[in-house]
Amino acid sequence: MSKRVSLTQYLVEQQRLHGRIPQELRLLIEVVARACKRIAISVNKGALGDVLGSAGTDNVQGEVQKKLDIIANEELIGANEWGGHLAAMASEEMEGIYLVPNRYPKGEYLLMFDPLDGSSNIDVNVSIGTIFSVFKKPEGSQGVSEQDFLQPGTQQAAAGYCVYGPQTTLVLTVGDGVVMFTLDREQGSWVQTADAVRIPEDTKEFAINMSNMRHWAPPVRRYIDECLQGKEGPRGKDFNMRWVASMVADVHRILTRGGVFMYPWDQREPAKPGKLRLLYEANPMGMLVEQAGGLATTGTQRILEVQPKLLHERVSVMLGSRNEVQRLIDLHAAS
Ligand code: AHM
Ligand code: MG
Repeated sequence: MSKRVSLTQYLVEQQRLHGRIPQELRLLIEVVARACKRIAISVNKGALGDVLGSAGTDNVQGEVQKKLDIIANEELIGANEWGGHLAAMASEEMEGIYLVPNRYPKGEYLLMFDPLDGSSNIDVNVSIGTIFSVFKKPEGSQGVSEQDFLQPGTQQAAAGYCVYGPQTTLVLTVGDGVVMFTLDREQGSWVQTADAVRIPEDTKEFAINMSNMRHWAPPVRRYIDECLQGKEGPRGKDFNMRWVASMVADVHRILTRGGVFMYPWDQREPAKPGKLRLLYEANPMGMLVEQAGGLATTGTQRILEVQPKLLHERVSVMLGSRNEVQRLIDLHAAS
């Protein structure tokens, strides 16, 4: 890309030229991006900023909170609560919804986020990220309640993530394809570095936590088993495996060079539909992947069409290169 396009310029053009996004949504996304910049600064300080290690508390899902989980959550709330674009927020780190305090003006949007995805990688200096999803409050609803957040992913107005890795990259969709911005630290600005991202339809790379193999459902086992047979097996090609254990990093690789990512339901806790959360992990990633030409499924249903019943609902996730995800869907249908 020869001309440097900033995030602001991209969003203004989406608003002005294409009429795709209203001004309030543009400003909301800019505020989220600003919060991500601040989180990136904390992430980079590491031990020097006393941000590593456990905070000594548990979140609503019973997971130990890391200091950075809490710092990132506070950055996102602090940056967004006063802007006037939001009615409320929800986060992996908060049990209930967060209402915009009465001292600030209220808007029509709802913001959901996983403030620090890949928490187990914080202390070992491996890529982590922030995932976010934006909805509009349902028409005609008075005030705002948890029920307003329980909308299927097809209703998302925007979705994205920021990956804090060797580079800090913001990946975004407002329903008009997927774009990427890299943080220019000297300028302090987001510079567009990819446009109209497309996920290759075929791939030879899969991402799954293989240590759970014995717990998987038969279609997932069969899919991976066939991949592992390589050239000599029914797939007729050798596969490669990657597992970062940060969904943001795994999805980022898939958006960049293709692949398939799976965190399927398994028998460890049969009553749980999966590990990943629908509203602030699976839905935003599902929208990005679909906008880049890929597919996102639970195995039996398009993720974006799942009707949420709970704020912190979990879901089985399989997403990425179209032909591979289709194969997983077919295997589920045949089982
Ligand atoms: P987190 O949001 O608490 O960090 O958990 C989600 C993460 C995903 O980023 C990643 O794909 C998965 O959990 C890794 O799980 P596992 O450690 O079971 O492989
Ligand atoms: Mg997460």
